Amino acid sequence: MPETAATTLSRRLLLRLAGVGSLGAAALAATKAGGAAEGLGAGHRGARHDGAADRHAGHLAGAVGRVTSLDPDPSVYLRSFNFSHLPEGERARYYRETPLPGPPDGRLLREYEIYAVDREIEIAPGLFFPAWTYNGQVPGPTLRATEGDRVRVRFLNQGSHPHTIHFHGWHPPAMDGSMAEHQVQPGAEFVYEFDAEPFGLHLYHCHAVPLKRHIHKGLYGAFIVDPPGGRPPADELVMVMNAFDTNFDGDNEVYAVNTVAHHHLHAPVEVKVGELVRVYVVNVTEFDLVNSFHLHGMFFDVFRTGTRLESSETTDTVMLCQGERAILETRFRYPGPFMFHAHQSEFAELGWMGFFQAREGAA
Ligand SMILES: [Cu+2]
Repeated sequence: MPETAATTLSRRLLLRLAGVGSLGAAALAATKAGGAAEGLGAGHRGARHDGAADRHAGHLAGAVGRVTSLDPDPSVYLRSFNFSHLPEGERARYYRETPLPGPPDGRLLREYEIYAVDREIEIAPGLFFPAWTYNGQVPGPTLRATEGDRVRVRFLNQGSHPHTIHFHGWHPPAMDGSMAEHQVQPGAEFVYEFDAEPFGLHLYHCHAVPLKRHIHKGLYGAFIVDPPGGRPPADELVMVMNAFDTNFDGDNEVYAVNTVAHHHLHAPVEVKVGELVRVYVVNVTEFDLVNSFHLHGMFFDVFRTGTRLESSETTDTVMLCQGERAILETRFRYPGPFMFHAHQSEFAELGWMGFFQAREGAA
């Protein structure tokens, strides 16, 4: 059973945590062996290389080594909308858009093919999690429409358990994917259809029971509804705060944005100084009451749920409970690395921490 393998690996991880205090401290060995941390966050550089220095160096340097698969790749997921990461021919298998007759003019029919499938994914170096996925990835693909568009999702359950897709947004009860009669059995399919509204940052997730198990296994994704006319041009990023209970004890062992622990420590998010950066942040973390997003050396404007065009607050830390989401907008003022992480320190040390790398001119 995959659970058995994951449990074994998880225990090993926990033992390592118990031995050295944090994933971060353990990373020093990797830094010395292969330069895995690339200097980012590796504190005490140039300190005496005795035992004491080793024990205290690199507390922020993240997990040991790198994941081997990068499939799916969190850096690709970050800027993928409506399967834009796929070659055109392959993309058409999962996403098609067709103009609808007006009025109002400009509406699109957006058709998706989403399938559920069981798949092991590497969430930290050497740590494989037996996930339930939409289209083989966690989070599922980011779906994006403009307010008023018609959304039609053909959902095929190729997994081993009953699943659904429950969308946040306006829709009739029959499209809710939350009741016992809505469950799509393995091998069966269902078509969800509704108009995309209201504009904002929403999400979708499985609503089969037990709900917490189905969500935490990986069945969730971002659903963006743009306002008519869109938002101002920006470098747009999707960050889904998630976590994994690798030994199935109802508590998380690994935290991340977009699944892979400390991924953006090793592969910083490249941004341009002065350019508007818009981050779509969704919290789906199971088993913990809240999660948060904190950015160093910067402030950002917050658009909670993205349902208004005016920012409600300007801050450097935003807290979200499970299912909550917020659009964050900012401009990097200085070049260089800017750390971002959950302000729950435990989450940061267990994987939910990374860097932006701001550069002058073309990124
Ligand atoms: Cu499910």
